Amino acid sequence: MAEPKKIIIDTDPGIDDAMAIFLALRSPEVEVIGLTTIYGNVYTTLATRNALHLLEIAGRTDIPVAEGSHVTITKGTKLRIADFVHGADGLGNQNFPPPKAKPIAESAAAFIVQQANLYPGKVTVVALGPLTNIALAIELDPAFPKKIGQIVLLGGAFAVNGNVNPAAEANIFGDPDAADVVFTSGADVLAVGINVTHQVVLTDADRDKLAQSDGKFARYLCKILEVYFSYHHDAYSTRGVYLHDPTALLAAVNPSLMTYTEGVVRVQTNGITRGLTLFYNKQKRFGEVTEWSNKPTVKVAVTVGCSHRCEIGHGAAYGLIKYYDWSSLMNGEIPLMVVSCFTIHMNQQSRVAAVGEIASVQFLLQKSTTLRLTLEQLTC
Ligand SMILES: [Ca+2]
Repeated sequence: MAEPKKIIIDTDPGIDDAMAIFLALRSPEVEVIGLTTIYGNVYTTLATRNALHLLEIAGRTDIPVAEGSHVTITKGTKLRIADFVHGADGLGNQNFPPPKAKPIAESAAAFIVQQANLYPGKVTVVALGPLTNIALAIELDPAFPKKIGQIVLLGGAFAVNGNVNPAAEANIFGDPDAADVVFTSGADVLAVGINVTHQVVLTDADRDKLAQSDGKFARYLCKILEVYFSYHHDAYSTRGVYLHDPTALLAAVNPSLMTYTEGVVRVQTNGITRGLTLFYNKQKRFGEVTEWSNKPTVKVAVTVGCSHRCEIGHGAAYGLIKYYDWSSLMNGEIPLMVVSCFTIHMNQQSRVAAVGEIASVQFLLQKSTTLRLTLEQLTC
């Protein structure tokens, strides 16, 4: 197997952050070389405490935690904290005891820059919260965008409504100025927006399966998930939860799980559409100079799934992975992907940004009712 990809998870734990962190720790394709923390689901101080706590639960206190910014990059924006989604403690109101370990002395931005310098082109940052720390890393070292291997970020709502308001997705809304810096930095950026993550739903039935497991992670997750389910039921009338952060994490572990398009993304930083991510597909050449002209392109995930049948052997990241051919959808079969301990149903009625050449894939997706990912490893 190839050398594991070095990843730093920038995170605001967060129930789905906890799932993503555990998933990363269970994935031999990646080596988690650090966690960096940011406000979002909770304030930064609590995010740091939760990151340390999750590593303690996982028995991985060898992984350093660097505390991130307590304020947005402009320092002037009131923070939006989503404790109503994840509980006052960010982890389902379980009031876990404080962790024994402490964060390292370096700030998140300094740590990310240091690691990018140590392993040029080899480090992937998986950003699961507002993008302040990443923008600060770019400010700290203008060469950072070329030294970092890739920035895989959970953020944006491409051609769909946001989840904070119709315009904005939560992580981008948390610091739109920072997000615009990251999207236009020239780094290899891969954005996974809620147009994709809303296709990946952990249902009540899936949670029941999780509850039957004696696995350490499964038992822990069942404790903290109640608050998250209750929020989704109230906000979306669903009997299931969106797996935002695990989906973005999987894009870093195995990019072939998704399809992508490429173009320029700018972020609206003020007004009623503050936090809006607007994708320019370059299909039209504008005669006049625009705010999108001469900006570097980024990759944006469009669908989650796989277009061909293949298997990756046991012991790989999330165990046995099976991808079923989309053609099975045409025959009314339900394609199945086995990944790890969660069963993830993808609601194919969800709106997917139908962009360019993959519109045909979109059409096939709509033919199906469910697509299942089972994340086996976390029940081990
Ligand atoms: Ca998060």
